[in-house]
Amino acid sequence: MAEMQLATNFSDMIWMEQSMRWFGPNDPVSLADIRQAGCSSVVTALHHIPYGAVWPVEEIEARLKMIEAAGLRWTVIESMPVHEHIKRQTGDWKQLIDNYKQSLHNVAACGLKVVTYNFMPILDWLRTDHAYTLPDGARALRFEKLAFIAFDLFLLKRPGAENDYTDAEIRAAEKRLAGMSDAEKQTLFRNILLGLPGSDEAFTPAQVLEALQGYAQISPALLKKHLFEFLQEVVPVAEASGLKMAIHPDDPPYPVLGLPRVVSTEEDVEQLLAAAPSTANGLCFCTGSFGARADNDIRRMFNRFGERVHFLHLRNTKRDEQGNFFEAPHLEGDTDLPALVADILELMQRTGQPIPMRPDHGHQMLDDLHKKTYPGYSAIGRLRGLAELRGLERGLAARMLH
Ligand code: DNO
Repeated sequence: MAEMQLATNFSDMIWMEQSMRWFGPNDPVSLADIRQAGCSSVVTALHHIPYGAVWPVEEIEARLKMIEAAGLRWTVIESMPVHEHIKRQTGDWKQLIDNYKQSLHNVAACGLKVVTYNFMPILDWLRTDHAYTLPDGARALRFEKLAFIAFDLFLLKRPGAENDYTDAEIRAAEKRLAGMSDAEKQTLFRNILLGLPGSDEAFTPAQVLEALQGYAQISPALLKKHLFEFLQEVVPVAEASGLKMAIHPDDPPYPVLGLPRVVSTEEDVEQLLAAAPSTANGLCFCTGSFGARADNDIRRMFNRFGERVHFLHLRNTKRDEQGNFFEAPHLEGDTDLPALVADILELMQRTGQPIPMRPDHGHQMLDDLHKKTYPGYSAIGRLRGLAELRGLERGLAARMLH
């Protein structure tokens, strides 16, 4: 292996590429806002293209132009969704994989580099509370276990849900529900079924129950098999066109609503990377998602899989004994982000490759509290996260250099 050429000053260092997520022209946080936050790029997607349809070159180019006109770059897609039929291998799933491959060709032809996606059945990330008030008055996203159980058993009324919980949990959830007002129940309902990122629409209970039925026969092992088969199809296409695939972990990283999970632990990642052994098959390393499990050792995972990490979501969670967690300030919480950023910095100097990153799920604070943005995607809260991470990285670099 070549001797590592250590930088001797700031301008020779390799830095994380600072980005924020942008939901497109309807996002209340504008490209100008993101640029002023200090980002050089945005990560985004063509949210208006229906799931499963090919992303047309003209649409990708138009979006690129819009971003570049604002003085920003676009190299990371978040996300290119995988259709439910591919996850379940039903109906036209083979055609849908062909469409996905065509979209990969098209985005590569336009110069994009990283494709983020997930393999979570039906719902993307899931929280019970979108406005959990912290002691300083800022608001955070939170997952409260009892509220979730109450939702599952008594609001959604999922058949068989009672088999997933202990008697004590069921009794406690009953009590929790009895203490909720009708408005609180409605909010809980809406929060959990928020649906898909970049959309304002929540699923109806009937839709969710029907969609859950579609997974009744799908075990985690079978869903994993479907994921690996999907990868074996698309990774060669990504590799040939110079793209990197980056799978986002399950969030939260354990089963919910009886659904199978496939990217929650170190072992899952090990199997996933081995299933298509190419650097084009990599990770969106989300410290917040993996970090919601006490048995995930985040630094160990990064140090093992770092060379396959093509995108970083840096955020933090604080867990408690009851199985709840909330999204803590970026540098607080259970994950030692300062130590992790030191590892990231070191890896990037070794490989010479900057890794794109974004702060994730900012708090609602200051003026954010009076604005409506996509939950988790307020401007000032994310700016705080980004500024802290940027300062941290510079400070660590200074230690490395001197
Ligand atoms: C949540 C995000 C996810 C992520 C998708 C990737 O805030 O991290 O919605 O974009 O799971 O496919």
